[in-house]
Amino acid sequence: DPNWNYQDPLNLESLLTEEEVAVRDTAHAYCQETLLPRVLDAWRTEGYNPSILPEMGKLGLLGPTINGYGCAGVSNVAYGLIQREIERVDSGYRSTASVQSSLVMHPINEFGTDAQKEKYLPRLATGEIVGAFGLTEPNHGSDPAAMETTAEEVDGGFILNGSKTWISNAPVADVFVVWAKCKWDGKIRGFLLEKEMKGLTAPQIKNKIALRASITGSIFMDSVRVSQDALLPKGQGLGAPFSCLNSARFGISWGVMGALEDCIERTREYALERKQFGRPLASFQLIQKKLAEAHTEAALGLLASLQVGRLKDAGKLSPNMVSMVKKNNCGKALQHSRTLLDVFGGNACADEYHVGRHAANLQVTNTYEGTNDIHALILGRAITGVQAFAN
Ligand code: TGC
Ligand code: FAD
Repeated sequence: DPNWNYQDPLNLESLLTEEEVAVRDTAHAYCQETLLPRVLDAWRTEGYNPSILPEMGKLGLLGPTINGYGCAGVSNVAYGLIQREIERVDSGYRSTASVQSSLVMHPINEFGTDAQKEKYLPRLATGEIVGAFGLTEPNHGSDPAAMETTAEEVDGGFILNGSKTWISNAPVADVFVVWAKCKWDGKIRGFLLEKEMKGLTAPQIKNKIALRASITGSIFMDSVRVSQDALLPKGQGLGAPFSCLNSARFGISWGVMGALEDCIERTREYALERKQFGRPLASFQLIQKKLAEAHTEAALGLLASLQVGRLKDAGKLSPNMVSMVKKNNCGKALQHSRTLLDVFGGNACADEYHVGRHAANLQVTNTYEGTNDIHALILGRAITGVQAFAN
């Protein structure tokens, strides 16, 4: 059938521009040639490799939708395609990159002064410096509105107190976008903190059972004094951090489909080779059903993310659309990676088969950036007009 390519069943390719295909191909080649050979070692040792962000920066993969400051200025769809290629290798690598792009470069570009942009964006774009984003706190994850971190105005600047936890990149970050409640008006604002500041520490959270190829930590702020120019002046209220989440959640919706596609490809190969009862596993109906269902969800999820990306590029995005694809794609990737893992039998336990690693990672992608259930509640509110998550 000349119209059928099982690796692109609904011909997503036909809906991409030439530039998007070129960006995708660059990202694909880098990820397969350079990231994939490293991933098992990174997973086994929880090792952070400082070469990776500079390598990505050289290829224009960081902050790629930003115009200027050394960034590529490509479409949101191209951004999604990049996340898909990185996460085809590992969600942890995508996490490292998407925090840098969506959660650090985006708020500086959106809410920062020209001086802040000049100071940070070019070096974040090359990967020379690493960024982290602190919203979640030990006592407040799904409800960031209740955050306890405070900023107090003092002569010439501010003093920050509080803690953040489960923060990607924190132990290796040079710059931290930290969200705090401002004591003078009760509003949430973003602040740019730097590694060497007195009172700031960012210890690693070790021995994770997922996302082991990315580094995660806490942020402790004990009367960290910053000058006036640390404040991101153009964003206030929860809408500011949420605008960063819109971008990151959109990227995750593409990324997890890349992870699921990798699970499908690896399961297909394994099922064709492994024989039981004298026949390849691939010849059994139950195995084919698992592949067919995963394959369908990956194709549908990608098309949905593409449509959301096109609307984002056209300035017609509603955050509810992002919740829909973040929730759906993360949930489907998690569910089907687990089902496909069954096909490996005892080998499901061996990290060389990669699918177990994806399934473990996908539990986290289904949790961070708003859990699957929190996105259901956001959509439920959008459908009914009634809010279910709070009084
Ligand atoms: P709510 O009353 O709904 O909204 C407060 C204000 O924010 C505005 N807003 C948004 N603006 C832009 N985009 C969005 N998606 C927005 N959602 C809300 C809203 O209009 C309002 O503005 P204003 O001007 O009227 O004040 O706020 P709420 O407190 O009731 O929200 C509840 C809920 C559950 C929707 C929200 O808190 C939520 O989304 N919780 C999930 C928290 C979350 O996603 N945390 C992520 C932490 S970062 C992370 O996980 C990074 S991992 C990355 C990696 O490693 O790859
Ligand atoms: P909780 O909010 O305590 O939720 C626990 C459970 O209760 C969930 O199932 C949730 O769906 C459910 N629940 C909560 N409220 C309701 C409700 N109203 N109704 C029904 N069910 C509810 N955060 C950052 O700020 N920056 C980062 O870089 C970052 N990186 C991360 C990296 C990793 C590896 C991990 C694991 C997390 C990261 N996070 C980060 C934190 C992440 O965003 C939070 O873990 C997530 O938002 C959930 O918050 P929580 O862990 O406090 O869970």
